[in-house]
Amino acid sequence: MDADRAEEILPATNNGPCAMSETNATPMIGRQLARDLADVDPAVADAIRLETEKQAHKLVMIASENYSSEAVLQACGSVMSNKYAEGYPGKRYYGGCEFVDMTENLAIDRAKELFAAEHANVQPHCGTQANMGVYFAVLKPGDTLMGMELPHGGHLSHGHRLSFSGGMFNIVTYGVDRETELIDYDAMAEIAERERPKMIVVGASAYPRHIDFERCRAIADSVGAYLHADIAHPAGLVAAGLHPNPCPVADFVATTTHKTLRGPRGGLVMCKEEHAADLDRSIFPGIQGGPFEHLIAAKAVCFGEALTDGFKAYAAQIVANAQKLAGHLADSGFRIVSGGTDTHLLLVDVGQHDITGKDAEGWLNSAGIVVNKNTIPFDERSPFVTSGVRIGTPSITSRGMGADQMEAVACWIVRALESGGDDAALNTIAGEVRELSAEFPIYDWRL
Ligand code: DSN
Repeated sequence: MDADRAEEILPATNNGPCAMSETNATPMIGRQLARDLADVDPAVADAIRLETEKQAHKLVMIASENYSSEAVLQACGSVMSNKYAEGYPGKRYYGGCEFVDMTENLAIDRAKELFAAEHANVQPHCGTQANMGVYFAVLKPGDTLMGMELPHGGHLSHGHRLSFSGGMFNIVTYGVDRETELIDYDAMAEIAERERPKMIVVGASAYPRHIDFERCRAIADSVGAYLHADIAHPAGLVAAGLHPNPCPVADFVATTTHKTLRGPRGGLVMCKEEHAADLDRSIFPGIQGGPFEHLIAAKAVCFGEALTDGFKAYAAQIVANAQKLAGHLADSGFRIVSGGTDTHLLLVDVGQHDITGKDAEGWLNSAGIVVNKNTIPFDERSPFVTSGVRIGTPSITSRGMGADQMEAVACWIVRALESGGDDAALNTIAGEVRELSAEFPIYDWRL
């Protein structure tokens, strides 16, 4: 990546997206706390130091992870954590909420602007609670919920039997076409016609392609179902206009805030105005108590960052990097599920090379590249073994890596997979990964 391009993508710093700029070099609450923590509780401080070093020295390529900015971390580690604020801005069950009202209102307004949403609730603690809040807003136990098969890329909270969603609702599923590995919308329409779900959930945690939300809306309308879109994975791409936005057509849209959106760990639900009162009651007092106002303040910071042109450039680079990586891996003989990617993630079919996803994950980790094993569509291996690995580019793009680095990363992945788990080979790669990582610091911190 040339210097001009880097400045566009990484506006806040000369080192990485999350380093402090000279004009913003005030002492940081989070860093001060981290220093104090080492005196107060060395055992916990040590674990945090080790995690910090790991994040810095390895290539984090878990598709659902990212490095939030120092500003986001600062809000996460702020005194907003001390405040109880059950209720909503202006209607709280506690006194002294005037300042958390300010940050919660900022988060709500910015979320609505970012996604062109009619209503936003920024209180869900995580993506699963965001989905739970949606279900409980309009469904009753035993109602039929239609979600994507987990091995085809869906998510546990979309109706898996081990999740509350699978236990509480009558679940029917749709999936991808065996040949194309793309969502089979015709089959989805047939299943909906037969099963008459009350809600259709679209969205996935391991689907590398755009989703046609308008088609899903038409299918939902044909059977009188609510349409709920879970955009936890591509939310940052949606915000940047690089992935279709379901907000204009879906009844509800849920997301997490820490994946491609690069914010704090947390959830967010948006909906049409007609569902606003039901949704808000469902989140609080329905399924949650006091909101995490420190994380809501951090969500406000994240949404503010995502509204910038720099974030749009960052999101475009995420996708360009994922496509570059997929191309290099395919050129090296590895099959990419669905033939490529439109997003931040790719699924590699390592099973074709008689490697399990479990082994691939372990070997890559030893080589300094952190990914997760993942089932691929119609996988014959169990979810604990799998035939695939899921690889994501949000984190390494946050470090400022671009097309030039993707060739090297692909080479290391191929070498690690072809090593058969040979310790010496993996150690050699880990050393090379560490050298590249040092050139792309995450934060401007001395380790
Ligand atoms: N854990 C998230 C992921 O990795 O996709 C989904 O909840």
